[in-house]
Amino acid sequence: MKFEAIYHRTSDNYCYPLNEEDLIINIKTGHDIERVFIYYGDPFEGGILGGNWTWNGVEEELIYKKNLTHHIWWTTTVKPKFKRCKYYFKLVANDTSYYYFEDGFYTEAEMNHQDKNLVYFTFPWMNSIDINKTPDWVNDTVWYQIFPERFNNGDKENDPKNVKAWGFHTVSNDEFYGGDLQGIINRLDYLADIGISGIYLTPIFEANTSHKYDTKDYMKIDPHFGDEKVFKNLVDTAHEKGIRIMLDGVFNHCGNQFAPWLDVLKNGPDSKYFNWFMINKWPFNKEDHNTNDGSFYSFAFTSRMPKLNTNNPEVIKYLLDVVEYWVKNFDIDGIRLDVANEISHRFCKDLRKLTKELKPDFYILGELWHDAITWLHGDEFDGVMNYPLATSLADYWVYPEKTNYDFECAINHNFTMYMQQTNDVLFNLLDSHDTNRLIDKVKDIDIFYQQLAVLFTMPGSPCIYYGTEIAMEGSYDPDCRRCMPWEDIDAGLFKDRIEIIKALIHLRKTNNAFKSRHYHFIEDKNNNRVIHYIKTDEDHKQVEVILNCSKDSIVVQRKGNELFSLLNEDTILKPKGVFIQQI
Ligand code: ARE
Ligand code: CA
Repeated sequence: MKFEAIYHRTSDNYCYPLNEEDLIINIKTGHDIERVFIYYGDPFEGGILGGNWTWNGVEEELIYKKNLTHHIWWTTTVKPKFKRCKYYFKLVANDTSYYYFEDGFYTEAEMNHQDKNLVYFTFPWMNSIDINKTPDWVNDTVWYQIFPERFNNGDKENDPKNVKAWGFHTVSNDEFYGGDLQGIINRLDYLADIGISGIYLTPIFEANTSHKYDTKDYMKIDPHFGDEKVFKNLVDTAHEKGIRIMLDGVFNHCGNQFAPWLDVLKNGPDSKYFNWFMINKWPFNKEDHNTNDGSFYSFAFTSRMPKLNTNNPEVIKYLLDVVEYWVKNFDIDGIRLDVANEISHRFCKDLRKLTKELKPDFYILGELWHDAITWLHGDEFDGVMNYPLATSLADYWVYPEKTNYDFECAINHNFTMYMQQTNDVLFNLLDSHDTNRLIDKVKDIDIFYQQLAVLFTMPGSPCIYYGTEIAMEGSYDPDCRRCMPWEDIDAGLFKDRIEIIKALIHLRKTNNAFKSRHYHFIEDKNNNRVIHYIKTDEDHKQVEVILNCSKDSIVVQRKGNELFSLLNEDTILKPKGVFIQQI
C-alpha cells in the first residue's frame, strides 16, 4: 500500500459542513487503493471517557471518487446525528487492509490491541455560524467583464483632454478613448439581450491611468467615467434589468496621487499617514523613487503604486468605510479584491463581516491565481478568480499528446481543491484584462467555441470578457484592452457569433445541469482526443457534452434532445466540433 500517497485531515476541503446537516468527508489516496470504507459515529454516544467507552459507529463504503493525476479523491457525505463526528477509514489494496486514524495506519490486530488508545479523526461540532455560506445567486449568474475606458463612450462631455478617436486597433495604457459609465448604461439592453446577469467592472474610482488601478480618491467616481449620479443610475438600471454589479476594490496599494501618500511625501515620519504605507527608509528620492531599492514596498515594484499597510487598524478602518459607502449608498452587489493575496487576512475577515451585515448576499471575490484555500474557509472570500481552470482547459489544446483522461484529472483537480459551496461560486474565466484574449490563445474559432462550451458547462459562475461575444482579438496587456467595435456590431457584422454566445447562455440558464456541481467523465479509450462528460442536476436530469479534439470525424449517439452543436452533421461530429444533448 502506498501509504505516502494517502492524505486526510479534519479541515479545509477534506472535512467540512456543507450545511447544518451534511458533513462532507474526502480522502486522497494513491491509485493502488481499491476500496475505502469510513466508520463514523458520535464521540460521546458510547460514554465519555475510560474503559467502558464503546464504538457505536456505522460502516459505509465510499463509492464516489474522482481521478486525479497521481491520486484518487474519495468522497462521502455523512449526517452526524448530534452535529459531532468521530471517524476513521479502512483502506483496501491487494487483499490487504489498513485502518487509518489521525495518528497513522494500523492493521486490524494492532487496532484491536487492548492497550491501544485510538486517535480518531474528529469534527467536534458543526457550529452553524461557522458554516461556509456563499451567495446563491452567483451560480445562476453569467458575468461580463468590462474595462470601462474601452467599452463605450456614452458622454463626450467628460472625455479626457487628449482623447483619441474610437477605433479597433492596438492601444497603449497611456491612451484615452473616452469610454465611461454612461456608455455602459447605453449598452445594458444589449447585454441583457445576450443574457448577461452580472457585470464586473475594473476600477472606476478616480485615478490617473486608463486602467485606474492607481487610485487617487476612493470616494469618487473618476470624472472621465462620470459621477456618483451616473453610477447610481447604472446600478439601478442594471438591477431593473436583472443585472448585478461588482466593483473592483484596489486595497493592496493606492496610486501615487492618493492624498495620504502625498502627505507622507511632504511630511515624512511627521505625517499622520506614515504608517499607512510600508516605508523602510526615509528620506527617499521623492522625484525619482524606485521601489526596487527597498525604500518602500509597492505593487510588483511599481513605484506609482505604494502598498497600503493593511496591518494597520487605521488603514483597515479607512478601507472598510470606503466599502461601506459604496454598498450602502449605491447598492453594489459584490466586490473583486485586487491583489487579494497580499492584503492582510485580518482586513479580509473584517471586510466580510461588514459587507455581509450590510447585505447578506454580497459576493466577495478574491483575485488569486493560485491555491486559495486559506482565504476560502467561509470567513473571508466567497470565491476566487478561477485562472487555474483556464490553464487546465488550455493545456489540453496546448499539448496534443494529452489524453481525455489527463483532461478529466485536470478538471477534477480544480473542483476538489475547495469546498462545494465555494465551487458553486468560483469565478470561471478564460481570459481577462490581464491575459491575452481567448481567440489569441487558441488561434482558431472552432477551438474558441469548444473552450467556451466547457466554460458554460462547468460548476461555478462563468464570466466572459467584453468582446468575447464577437471573438474580439487582442494579445497581452495592453492589447487585450482595445475599443469595442460598436459600428461593426451595430451593422450586424458579428450577428452569428453573438447568436452562439446567446445560445450557450440561454442553455446554461434553462438547464440546471449546465451549472450543477455534479459531473462525471466518460473515458473513450479508443480516441483519447475526445472529451466526453455528463452533467447531472439535483432532479437527476442530465446533459451530455462531447468535444471532438481529434483529427477525425466521430459518430455520436443521439439519445435525446440536441441542445447545441457546432460542425455537426446529424450524428457526425467533425474535428473541433461540440455536441451537447439532453439525455
Ligand atoms: C503595466 C504593464 C506592465 C508593466 C507595468 C509597469 O502591463 O507590463 O510592467 O505597467 O508600469 C495594473 C494594470 C497593468 C499595469 C499594472 C502595474 O492593469 O496594466 O501593468 O497595474 O502598473 C500578478 C498579481 C495580480 C495582478 C497581475 C497583473 O498577483 O494581482 O500580476 N493583477 C491585478 C490586476 C491588474 C493590475 C494590478 C493587479 C495592479 O488585475 O490589472 O495591473 O493593481 C501568475 C501569478 C500571478 C500573477 C500572474 C500575472 O500566474 O501567479 O500572481 O498576477 O501570473 O502576472
Ligand atoms: Ca466619455
